[in-house]
Formats: sequence, C-alpha cells, structure tokens
Amino acid sequence: MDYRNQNILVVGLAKTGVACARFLASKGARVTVTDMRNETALAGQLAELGGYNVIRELERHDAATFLASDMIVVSPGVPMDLPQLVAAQRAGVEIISEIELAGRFIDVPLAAITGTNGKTTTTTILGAIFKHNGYHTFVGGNIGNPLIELAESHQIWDQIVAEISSFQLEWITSFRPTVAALLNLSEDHLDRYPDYQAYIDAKLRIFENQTEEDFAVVNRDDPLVWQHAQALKASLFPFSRKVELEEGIFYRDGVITYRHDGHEECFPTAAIRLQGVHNLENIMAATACALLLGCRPDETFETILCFEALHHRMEFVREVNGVSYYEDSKATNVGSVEKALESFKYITLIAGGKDKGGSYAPLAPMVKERVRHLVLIGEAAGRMEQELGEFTDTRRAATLEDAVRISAEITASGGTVLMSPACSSFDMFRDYEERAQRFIDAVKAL
Ligand code: UMA
Ligand code: ADP
Repeated sequence: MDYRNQNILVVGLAKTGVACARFLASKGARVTVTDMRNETALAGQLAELGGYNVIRELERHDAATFLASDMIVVSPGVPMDLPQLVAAQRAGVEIISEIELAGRFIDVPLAAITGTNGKTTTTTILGAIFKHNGYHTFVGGNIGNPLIELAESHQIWDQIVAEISSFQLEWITSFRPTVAALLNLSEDHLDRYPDYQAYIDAKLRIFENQTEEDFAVVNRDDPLVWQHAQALKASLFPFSRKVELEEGIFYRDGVITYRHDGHEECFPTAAIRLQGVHNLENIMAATACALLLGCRPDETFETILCFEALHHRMEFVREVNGVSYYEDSKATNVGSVEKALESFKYITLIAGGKDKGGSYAPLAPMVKERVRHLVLIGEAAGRMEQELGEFTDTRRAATLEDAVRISAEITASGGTVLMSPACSSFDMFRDYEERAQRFIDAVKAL
C-alpha cells in the first residue's frame, strides 16, 4: 500500500483518529484531521500529534475537504449518515474504516471477535491463550487500542486478536479475518442504526471477505446467528451448550469437546474459575479460535483454568446483612442483563441510564420470575418503568447512591442487589467504569 503524497482525511480525532493520522503521516501521506470538538477539548490528542505534519480542521467538517480527498478514514464513533460522508461517497471518494486500513498491513493470521456481548471477555481469553502458547500476540480493536497501532509498531507479530464492533465494520472493503467469531446477537445501538436488521447486517460484514479457507466460529444455540450462518462462504465451526456436534465445539456434562477433521480434544470444566453459562460460550469460542489457529490443547486448557473474570462484568462487591452486592456496569444492553438475571434468584435490580432505543420487553419473563424489586435511574427510567414496572415492585431513584440506599432497605437477607443497567452510562457518568466505581463506593459506604 503506497499512500505517499495522497490527500487523506481522518474523520474524528480520538484514539482512532490519532493513531491513523500518525500512521498515515509516517507513510508519507498528506494528512488532514477533522473533528467537531474544539482545540481545548482536543488538547491531549493534538499533543500526541506533535512532530507529525498533519493539517487540522477543528470544530467543523468542511464538505470541500471531504470531496477533495483521495481517501477518507472514518473513526467508529462517526455515524455513516454524516452528510459530508454521504456526499463524498456519492462523488466516488474512497471511504474506509480504521480496521480496513489496518487489515491492509496485516500479513499474519487474524482472529476477529464480534457479537453483541462477550467480545472483550472472549478477545482477552484468546489473547491470553496465544501468549501462553508462546506467540508474540497483538490484542486490540474495540477493546481499547486501535488495530492500526500494530502496523505502527514495526514489530513482527505471530498472532493478532481483534475485538470488532459493528461500527468498525461499516466501512470495510477487504478486511478478512482468518477466523471470525460471532458470539450472539441481540438488540443494541438502535440510537445509531435505523433498525435492528441494519445493526445485524453491519455485524455480519465480519464474514464478508472470508473464503472457504477461513473459519466462521458461530453460536449454534443463538437462532439468529445460526440462521445467518447458513449463508456464509467460510467453513462453519459452530459452538454449542445444547447439542453435540460432529464438527465444532460443544459442552456436555461438565466437559467441553472440540472436534475438527476427525480429531477430538476434551476439557473438563469443573475447575474453571470463570462463572456463568455465558462465559462457557465465551470460553468455547476462544478455544475454537485458538485450536483452529494452531495452539496446543494443553497450554490452551491451562490458560482457561486460570482465567479470572474481567472487572465490571458481574463482579462481586461485598455482602452486607446477608445481602450480596454485584456490579455489572458493562451490561449496557438487554442481552447481557438477561444473562446476569439467569445467575441469581432473589434479585433487587438497579437498572437504567442512557437509553439506546431498544425494547426492554425481552427482560419481562426474567423480571417476573426473579426480580423482587426494580430500582430505576437515569434517562431510560421512564421507558423501563412502562415496559417492566407491572411485573415487579418498581421504584425510581434520583442518583445511583440513592438507588443503593433504597436497595439496601428493601432487600431481604439471602437476596442479591445487582446493578446491571441495560443502558449506557453517559447520561450520569463519564463512562461505565465511573458508574462501576460509584456503585462500589456506595456499597462500601453502607
Ligand atoms: N466526532 C466528530 N464528528 C462526528 C462524530 C464524532 O468529529 O460526527 C468526533 C468526536 O468528537 C470524537 C471522535 O470523533 O473526537 C470520536 O471518536 P470515537 O468515538 O470513534 O472514539 P475512539 O477513541 O477512536 O474510540 C473508538 C471506539 N469508539 C466507539 O466505537 C464509539 C472504541 O470503542 C475503541 O476502543 C477505539 O476506537 C479503538 O478501536 C469504545 C466503544 O464504546 C470502547 N465501542 C462501542 C461499544 O463497545 O459498545 C462500539
Ligand atoms: P462486550 O465487549 O461485547 O461488551 P464483555 O465481555 O465486556 O462484552 O461483557 C459485557 C457484558 O455482557 C457483561 O455484563 C457480561 O457479564 C455480559 N456477557 C459476557 N459474555 C456474554 C455472552 N456470551 N452473552 C451474554 N452476555 C455476556
């Protein structure tokens, strides 16, 4: 790929924009960055661009700059229907995402993980397995560090594991993982997509450029995933908690069995530390990717045995007066909350936050069965009360701290107070980590 003297516009100047601008400038491109935020807000990012020859267009997106570019690289947070992008696309300007750019510089196996939930956990497990197998491994993508950083690093990597979001897949043309995993599908990001199908279509693009030499690791138990898998060009490698598979990986009676090309490996699960049925799915998906990409079974299983839950994903905080407090701040959609509710019996659920436009109704059966009290916070509280309030004792709280206090008063000994919001955090907090910390502090103060 020769980008020397090409006019390249990088849209969005957060982590992705900074990494792309630096990389492209180092490749000799004439780089312009544009962001709607102002110089003060972008001071940190601009400092990171110090020493690089990059033109800045801040607090605006100039249509003329978009049209005059040879190529545009779009950050994931920038919506596809931005009018300047639409006009540039119509005018025939090449528009790509950052993972597309990175993919053009990757010449080793790439394992890419997507799905509505479990991406970060599965990506982290797979990265750990590769490292334990002695591979020099880059782990990146939606997990926090842009994939393009691997091209910028000038290191020789043996394996690459990428967490991939639907946003990142929007502008790909040739991005082709050797193994791509789709963990599950449920409603999310409906504040960005016109409808659920558009979100699903974006996710499915992870398989778009694969051929039968590549593998699609797919959830056999998720009806939507399985239905869409039938149309894929890649070789299907399903995982299942429910059915035995001739080719694929499945769980039965405390054992995970991997079967590929007539070869079988078995892993007992009793001593695994990661809890929850959803984590069994994440483990199977990561194991499948690892073994398909050449990892040794013994080292793979050793990694899985030692792997501990990541923070803010159904994490135990403390017990007070016989009540257990769990923090699941990363549960920002209905699918993840459903899994959290499956894990406990007598629940006081603290939920709510920034509404992403999906329906909360799929939670109704679990709320009816297991949630004794529902304590709602944030912008979504009204809509959640409308959709779920009739199924259990429902209250509103002005702040997260109030929600914790109310929950402590009403939850009987033996019960669980679970913060699993089903919403993003941006209405009341900087991010899900701040929300988690505020919950932990409030619980510690009880
Ligand atoms: N901006 C504009 N114009 C617009 C919209 C945004 O100029 O019309 C600017 C904003 O002012 C901001 C920048 O564009 O400066 C936004 O960039 P970004 O949101 O893409 O932020 P990055 O720091 O580059 O982070 C992105 C991913 N963010 C999103 O997808 C929203 C990060 O995923 C990812 O870790 C990172 O790239 C590295 O790959 C975060 C995320 O929330 C964790 N992902 C979503 C999720 O997991 O649910 C998909
Ligand atoms: P992602 O990166 O896709 O957001 P995480 O691993 O960060 O996934 O987990 C996010 C939330 O989803 C947490 O609440 C976690 O408990 C839950 N979760 C993790 N794996 C799964 C899964 N396979 N299915 C459903 N929910 C899951």
